[in-house]
Parts: sequence; structure tokens; C-alpha cells
Amino acid sequence: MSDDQNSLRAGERGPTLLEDFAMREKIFHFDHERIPERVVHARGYGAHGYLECVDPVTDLTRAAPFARKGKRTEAFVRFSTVAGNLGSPDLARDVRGFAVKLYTEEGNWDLVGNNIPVFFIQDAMKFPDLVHAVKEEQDRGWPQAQSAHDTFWDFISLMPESTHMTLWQMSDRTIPRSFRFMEGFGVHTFRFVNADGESTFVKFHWKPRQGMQSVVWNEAVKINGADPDFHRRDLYAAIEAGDFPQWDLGVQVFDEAFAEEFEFDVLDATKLIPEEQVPVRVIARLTLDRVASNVFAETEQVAFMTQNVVPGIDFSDDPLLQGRNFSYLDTQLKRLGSTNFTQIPINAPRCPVAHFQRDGHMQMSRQEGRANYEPNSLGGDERGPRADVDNGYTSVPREEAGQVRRVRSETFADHYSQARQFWISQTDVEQQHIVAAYGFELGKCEDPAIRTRMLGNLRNVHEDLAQGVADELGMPLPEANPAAIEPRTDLPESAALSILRNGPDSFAGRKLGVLVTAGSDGALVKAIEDAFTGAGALVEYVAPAAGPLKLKGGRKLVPDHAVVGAPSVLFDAVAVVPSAEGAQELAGRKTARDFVDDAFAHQKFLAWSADAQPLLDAAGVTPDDGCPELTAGTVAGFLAQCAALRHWERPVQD
Ligand code: HDD
Repeated sequence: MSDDQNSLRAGERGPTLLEDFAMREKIFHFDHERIPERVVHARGYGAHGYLECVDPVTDLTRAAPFARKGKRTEAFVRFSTVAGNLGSPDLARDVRGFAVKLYTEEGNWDLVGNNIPVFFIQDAMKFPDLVHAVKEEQDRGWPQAQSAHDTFWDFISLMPESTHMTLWQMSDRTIPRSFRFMEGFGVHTFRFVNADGESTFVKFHWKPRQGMQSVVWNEAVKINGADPDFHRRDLYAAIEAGDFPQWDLGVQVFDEAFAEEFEFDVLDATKLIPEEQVPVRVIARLTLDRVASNVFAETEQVAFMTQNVVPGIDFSDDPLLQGRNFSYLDTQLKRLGSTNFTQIPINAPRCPVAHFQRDGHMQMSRQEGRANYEPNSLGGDERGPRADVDNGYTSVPREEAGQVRRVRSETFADHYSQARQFWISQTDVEQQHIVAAYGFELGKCEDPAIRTRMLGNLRNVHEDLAQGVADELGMPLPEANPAAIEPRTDLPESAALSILRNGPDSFAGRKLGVLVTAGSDGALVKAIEDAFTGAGALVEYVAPAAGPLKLKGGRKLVPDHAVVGAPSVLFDAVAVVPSAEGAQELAGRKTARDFVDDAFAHQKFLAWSADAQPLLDAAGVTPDDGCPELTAGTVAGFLAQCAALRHWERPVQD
């Protein structure tokens, strides 16, 4: 076009002509840029990578990715929140989706999991109800991306089977520090099938090699304001910096005999199998090493489907999984608009595709030849797809019998025992956070009957939990609600269920925020920077303003942030090293006082130089053991201390 600035018009100030095909095309396309967002998990962020086999398990499965040690399979992963819309903040208290697409040479295998190993409901029939309850209330249109409201807890309190999941949901698992620091789970029991057609049950686990880490609630609330894109920015920045996040893929493998003797039904997605009972065996490692090049083309258009399996992987009869296998195909048509969504590059298998599915909207493949049916004799040597009894996908043959009924198995009836097991497996700090989270969420419910009903459920879990939440709410403890089955109190603690017992052993991959001013001690700043970057951590500088400043010793430093835009919630630990003059000035600024005060309140390690004293005083912070005074000689000690991530001994302030 000769001109992309002006539409075609009759006369300088006259009407635009219908003849302006260029403007019409441009605006027509723009008008249609949006597609429906996902009905759940709308807010997400994806990255490319690969899965590398570390322990071939060909005796258990013939699935291509596990054929030999060192074998790599291309992967695309999308992390997400569940309830919020596409534009909702990253740090909503919510379950995180952990969806992995593996492009194997036998087709795509999607492992569409969450960062929590159990689910709210046992039967897919209840999924629309669950999602309606958690989403914005239909008569008012809020709250966005939150479970802290009446309809959610109304539903949950009437669904005892959800209780176990709500303990996970009220734990810090739902406010992860970043996608890089969370576990993932396939949730359901699946099947591995080997080349001889023998099958075993399997549950999938993703274990972050970075260790686990979450933020605290007060921090999460503030991050949502300071940087609503905190999680996507974190993943993007880490990958772009070459700090590729990795997860071990582990499996819990068990047979029918174990399934028979296990305390709970392995088909019940509200239950897990403790790792102490069936250890997790690591068989592969996932590495994310490339960000999406176009978020719409890849992250938005990627279509995950639980029914995308490859030879070697099969389903169990878990009623939640069976329902999902219907739902995911169905939803892609709604969202992507055509049955040919599998041809979009991010969804297209990386192996030859042979089928006689033809035509439809947006057919991209020029399917040649005369015959498009099977069997045929007209296709020549290539007569099209044929059944292959040896290599083709074969469902595990199994006998099923019974009356056709709408029924819930009696073996699904225990709703509380594993919730209790989760509770007793948490550290004191984690228990306090769970109690506070229930208190917050139920406190947001306007109808006291909902709170009372929920307390009645929690009494079936543990008296300390129920009492703690009742105290938070300022309500008396009601009677326990009747339980379908008497909850067990003999399940042992499981250390694997705690975040804090599975933290990292270093500060690598974390971020230190250093508060500096003009005249800060350049040698000390350099010592901090060298020590932390040397240990694989990121260092960012926060200053009174965004412009360059000069440190004592002459170094010119361009800060990463002005303090007004970078509260300490954006960092894992902080160092406050202003000049004496700078400290005086910062002491007069609310944002700088908050920087220090919040870091302290969020139990972060907070190091300070002697010159920072006026700022600490103004912020009302009295240094404790988690607040070392910084000199060139104490930097290494501070770094070592930061490996623990938080100084949990510091009393909580709320
Ligand atoms: Fe689901 C999306 C995970 C139960 C129906 N689900 C979706 C995504 C994840 C999960 C990670 C986002 C995928 C992406 O990034 O595109 N869902 C789970 C887990 C469940 C679960 C771990 C229980 C163990 N889901 C579940 C049930 C149903 C659905 C029971 C329906 C019967 N889920 C959907 C869906 C979504 C979806 C409506 C929305 C967008 C999509 O599928 O592609 O079909």
C-alpha cells in the first residue's frame, strides 16, 4: 500500500469510501482477533523444552519417551491458574495447572495435571457445578479469580469429598513463588503398558529441581498490585537468562494387588498414594529452554487433551478422568473453532499423520489422492491408514461388568482421613498458614451458615484445625458434620506433603533486591553482587529514582527499579545498603519504609549496612537473627542464610 496512515475518502474532509478494501481488511481482521478464553485455566503461560529419559522403563511401558536413556522428546508446557480470566493476576490463591504436551514419534501425549495431587470432586458430573461455584457469582459478576466468596464455600461445605483438596488449596501450594518452584501431578491413576501388552498402574509426579517455594499471603496480595504478571515474567526472565527450570518426572508404579489392599480406592481422585507407601521413581527430566515466540499462536492456541495418549499409556476407570476424556476434545472445538485445530503448528504431531479425517473449516492439509475411505484398492502403494495390530494403539483388554446405574462406589466414601494426614504432615508454620487461609476465605463469606457448615467439616479433619479456624473467625465450634465413614486417625505423617520440608538447599534461581542510593559503598555492593550471582541468584538494584547514580568508589550504576515501582515483595531476600545521606532521605519516604517493613514482616532475610540504621528505625524494624549487618566479611554468611528462604522464627505480624 502506498499509505497505511489514512483511509480512502472522497474529499479531504469527506466520508470514507466502501471501496477502501485495505481499511476494510485491516479492521475486519482486527475485529476478529479474539477467541473465547478457556472456560477454566484461562490465565496461563507456556514455554518449550524437552523431556530426557534418565531411566528407561521398557519393562513397564513401551511409551516412546522412555525407550532408552538419554532419549529426548520435544515438549511444550503451559502453567495456569484455574478460576481467573485471561487478564487476572498471577498470584491469586488458586490451584495451578501444569499441562505438558510431549511430541513423541508415535503422536502427542498430553499429561494435563495440576500442582496438587488430588482434586475437589470424584465424578466429572460435578465439574460444571464446581466451576460455577468458584467463578464470579452470576448475579453480580464478582469476585474475579478468587475462591473467597459465598458460592464457592457454599458448594464446598456441601461436598465433603472436597475437604481434602481444600487443605491443599488453603496451604501455600496455591500461592507459589513461581511456576519454577512448584510440583506437578498427573493426579489420576493411569496405566503403563509394555510391549507384551502387560499393564501396571502408574501415577505421575513432576518434582522441581529448583526445590519448592511459596510466598506468604500478605505478599501475594501485594504482588498482585505491584506486578500482576509476576509468574509469567519470572518464567520468561529465567529462560531468557539461560537459567532453564527443570523437573524430574517420577512415577509411582503399582499393581492390582496393591490397589486391592490400599486403604483407599486408587480410582478416587480425591486421594493420593503416600510416597512412603509407593516410592516415586525418577525416570526422566523435563527442561524448559525456550519461551514461546508468539503467545497467541502457541500458549493460547495450544490444545491439551487428556485423551491424547500414545502406545504404552492407557487410562484407568477413574470417573473424573473418563469425563475429562470427553470434555477436552469438546472444548477445543468451541475455543479454536474448527475440528482441524490439530493442524495448528503448536498442536500438530511431529510424526507422520495418516487418517481419513477430511475437510472442515480451515483445512490446511492438501490431502491428495483419490481414495479417502478405508479399505480401498485405488490408492496404489500408499492405500492410506491401515490397522497395525503390532504397533498401533491397543486399549488394555479388561473385563467390566455390573448394573448400569448412577452410583458412587462405597470405596469412595472416606472424605476426611487423608485430609487429616495432610494436616499432621505440615510444619507448624504451614499449619498456621492453612488456618489463616481458611479464616480469610470463610471470613469473606457473608452467610454465617456457610462458615458453620465448613467448620463442621473441619472438625472431622482435626480438632486443632477446626478450633484454629473458629478462632480466626471469632465463632464457636459447631458439632462435627455427620461423616459417611468414620474418619481414620491412624494414617502416619508423610514428609513429602510439606513444602517447607522439601525446600531448596541454596538461593540459586532466587532474586535479591538491593536498595542503594548515590554514595552507597561500591565495594560492599560489588561483594554482594559477586557472591549472589556467583551462587546462581539474580541481583536487582532498587534506588530512589530510575536514573543512573554513582556509588562511593566511582561505579556508575543504572538501577533496575525505582523504589516506588519495586516493593520488596518482588524479591526473595533484600539488602539495604544506602549511603548515610541516602538513608536519611529514604527514611522520609513511605515506599522505602514499606520496602524494609514488608521484607521484615514477610519473614525475609534482610541484610543492612550500618549506614542504613535511620531507615530501619523509621520503618520500625529491630534486626533479629535473620537480619545480619553487612560488611565485606559477612556477605558470605548472609548468602548461606538465604538458602533457607525465610526466617520463619520471626513472629508473624498481620
Ligand atoms: Fe481440566 C483445562 C487440569 C478436571 C475440563 N484442566 C485444564 C487445564 C489443566 C487442567 C491444567 C489447562 C490446560 C491448558 O493449559 O490449556 N482438570 C485438570 C486436572 C483435573 C481437571 C488436573 C482433575 C484431576 N477438567 C477436569 C474435569 C473436567 C475438566 C473433571 C470436565 C469434566 N479442563 C477442562 C476443560 C479445559 C480444562 C473445560 C478448559 C480449557 C481446556 O480444557 O482446554 O475442558
